[in-house]
Formats: sequence, structure tokens, C-alpha cells
Amino acid sequence: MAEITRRTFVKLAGVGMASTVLAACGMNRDNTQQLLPQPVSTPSADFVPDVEIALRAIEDRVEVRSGTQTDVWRIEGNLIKGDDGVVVPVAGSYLGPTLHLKKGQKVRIEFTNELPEVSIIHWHGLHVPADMDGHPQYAIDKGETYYYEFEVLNRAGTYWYHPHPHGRTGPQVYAGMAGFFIISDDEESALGLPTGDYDIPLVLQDRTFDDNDQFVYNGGGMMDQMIGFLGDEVLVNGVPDFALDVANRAYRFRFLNGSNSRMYKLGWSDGTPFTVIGTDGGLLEAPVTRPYLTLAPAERLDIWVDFGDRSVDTDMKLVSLPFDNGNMNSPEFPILTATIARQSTDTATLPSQLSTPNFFDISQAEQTREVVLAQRMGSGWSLNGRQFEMTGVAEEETIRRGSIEIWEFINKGGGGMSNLPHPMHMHGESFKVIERQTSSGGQTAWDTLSEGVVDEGWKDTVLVMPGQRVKVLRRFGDFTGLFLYHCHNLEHEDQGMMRNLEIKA
Ligand SMILES: [Cu+2]
Repeated sequence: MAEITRRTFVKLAGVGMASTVLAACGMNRDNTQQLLPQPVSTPSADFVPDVEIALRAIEDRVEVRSGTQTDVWRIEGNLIKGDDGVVVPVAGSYLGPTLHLKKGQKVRIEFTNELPEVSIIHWHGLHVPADMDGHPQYAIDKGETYYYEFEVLNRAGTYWYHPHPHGRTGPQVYAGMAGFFIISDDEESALGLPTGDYDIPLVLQDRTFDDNDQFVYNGGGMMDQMIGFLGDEVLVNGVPDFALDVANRAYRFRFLNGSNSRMYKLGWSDGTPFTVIGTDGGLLEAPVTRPYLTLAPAERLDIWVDFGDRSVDTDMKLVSLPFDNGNMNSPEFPILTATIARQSTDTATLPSQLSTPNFFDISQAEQTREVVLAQRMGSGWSLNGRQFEMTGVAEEETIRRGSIEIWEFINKGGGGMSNLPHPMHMHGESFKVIERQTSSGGQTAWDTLSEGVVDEGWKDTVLVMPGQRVKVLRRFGDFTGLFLYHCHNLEHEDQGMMRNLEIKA
């Protein structure tokens, strides 16, 4: 185990700067101190963690392509307190370790930044207090440590973590900073779904290599700013030409689209349909079947895949099928090859009922807020005409704690270059997609991927295609403070397609 150094710091400079920004915007308020809680500068004495993890962001070199080293930024982890199996490194990959937590556990994570620029980690999909969420205002410099302390409140499911510093999320994720955060709970464990070697997280990320096998990122270029970064090959778990040996039995595959902006339309090359058991926020009520899977950036889909009727030494190939995203045709990409490598006597049965999701009822919604996704002339993308301000919140972004609301994301498209999908993500509690409308102008592109969209289940990121209006229903409970909502096309996010919402007591 690498030595763990505990650094303490008080981020007074950051708080002072934010206050100045507020004053400059004419938004200074009496409650500035409540609005800007102090970061955890040291572990708090009255928080007794069940699990304690150290994560470090480092510059490193990894053999991504065989025989050469690629410069990466990655997150390495060590378990300080807890059971074996909480922190699982992904061997031979730039990925951060897979973290396995249980609902109800109290976890302390000390994140140390050893990169030459500021960073902060966000726990994607987790319901945690505002100052534990990795908001960009808490980004720390090289050599500093941020202490996260929270209870795992989420249902069992496939969550993940990645950096969230303003303007630099795209390049940092691209450089290699991301990992799975997998939560289990009693309800899920009782089902007897495949576990251990038969439960496989798979993150899809596109990359472009130069002649020296280094990652190429042009997030600042005009086209990338508009469309988002698109790499020319797809890595799975950080590995090109990903191959997997499986037994002829049932598996749980957990797909995460960890790409900056690329969408996927996953299909088995022999046309085998998919049995979906989970989405962003955990298990569905019951399995659903899809001919292919549409996966926008940051979305997750858990599938039950049964190789039981396959012969040993046969292959199944997973590809991303061609589709029209409204702006361009996405070509076919190879994703992975699964080789049925061994006989198994295990016979698992897919449960017909998976979970009790306890969705809210639409009648509980107190109001509907509209969020228009659009370009801002000459300066990237916006939400209701506004772009990100570090601590700025509009009146219409202020929410009473405990309220249940409908948020309607409206992608008017607009034709040409601005006809792009926006995967909209909300921090905090998960939501339910309750309505999706497609304009006649958006129908053609939508038809090329609609059958693979899974709007069932709890979600934290929802695909909004050009010409669509999508309504989601969610609660804004428990924690007050600033939380983010944004497009998870990371180049759009970095250009300001992100806003705060403030939950007030
Ligand atoms: Cu976007």
C-alpha cells in the first residue's frame, strides 16, 4: 500500500473569491455564509466512518496499446478502513478503482489532488449534501486534500465518479479520470442476481491516438466546442479491442457511457435482443426487452445476458450500430467480443419482479419548470439563455426543500449545427422520466435510436434529442445548498451549459 499522507487545509481563498463574485454580480446576500459552506478541511471528529478510502489524482503512464505507454491522468485508490473488496483496482487500465459500497454505510473519502491544475470529484448519481457533491467551487489545488463524509442513501445500482472542475471536466475525464461506484442493498441481494465474476461493469469511452499512441483531445477547437469531442475508436474499461472470456451461463453486465460526448447504439451482431434489468438509479421494477441499447453520455444500463444456450468456443460481438443523432450519422464501431470459453453448470433464473421503485405520483408535483437547451450566439451552449456562474442562482432556479416538481427539458434543435442531442443530468436525487414528446422535425433522427431508449426506472441523466421535450419528476429533499444541473456532453458542460439550482429550507 502506498503511504497515505493527510494534508489539512482551509480553503479561505476560494470562499473569499466566491463572495467577491457575488458582490460583483449585485447578488450579495445576508446568507452568504450559509450559501457557501466551508469545505471539510479536516476529517470531522464526530463522523465515524464504516468505510474510509483514500483517492489520489496523479499523472501516470499506462500501457493502453500493447507495447507502448500512454500519458494519462488517473485516480488511484487505497482502502484505509473497511472490508476487502471495497476498493477494486481495474488491472492494466487508466480507470480509477471500482468502489463497492452498501446502502446505509458511512463513508469518508479523502481526495488528494496531485495534478498540475485544480480538480474535485463528483459522485455521479449519489444523493449527498451540497458540500460533498464535488461542486466546482470546491476544486482543490495540487497538493491539497478534500475530505468527503457522507452516508450512502441511494438504492443499489451502478453509479460512478469523475472530476467536476469548471471548464476542465472534459479534458480531465478524457485523460483517464473516472471510475465505478457500485452500491448494493438488501433488496437487491435477496434476488440472487449474478455476482462476483459474473457481475461485470463495462465503461465505454472513445479515444483518438496520435502516432506515438498518446491521447489526442481538441476540446478547444471550434467543432469540438460545438459538437463535443468524438474519438475514432472505442475502449472498454480503458482497453482497445476489448475481449472477454465468459462461461455459458447468465451474467449481469453494467454498461456506463463514460465518453465525453459520443452516444452508442449497442447491438449484438447476431441480433440477439437485450434484457434490461437496471438504469441509472438501480433495478427496474421488472425486466424489459430492447432490440438494441441507446446509451447517451453518463447513462447506465444493467443487462441480464444469458450465454447458457451458447456452445463453448463461439463468439458474440457487440457493436455500436449506425444511427442519426440529428446532426450527423454515427458510423458502426466494434465494442467488444465475448468468447464462450468454458462450460458452466450454474443455472440462474431471471426474476420476473426486480424491485419496488416507489416512484412519486405526478399529482404530487407542485409546479413545472421549463429549461430551454439552446446555443448562445457566439459563446457555446446555454440553459434558459444563461451560462454557468460559480455560485450564481436565478430566482427560477430556487427550490423549496422537500418539494416535488416537474422539470421539462426543451431541445428546440434549430437545424444544422445546433441540431444536437443533450444528455441532461441533475445532481442530487434521481428522477423519473414521465413524458417525451418529439416534434415532426426531430422524428427522423429519433426513429433511428428510439427503440433502444429505456425511460423506465430511476434516472439521473436523460437523453433529450433535437426537437424533443422531456419531462422528469423528482423530489428536492433532505439537503439545502447549491446543486448542479447540466448537459453531460462534457464539452457543452465546460462551455457553460450548466447551472446551479439552490434548495432552500
Ligand atoms: Cu449538450
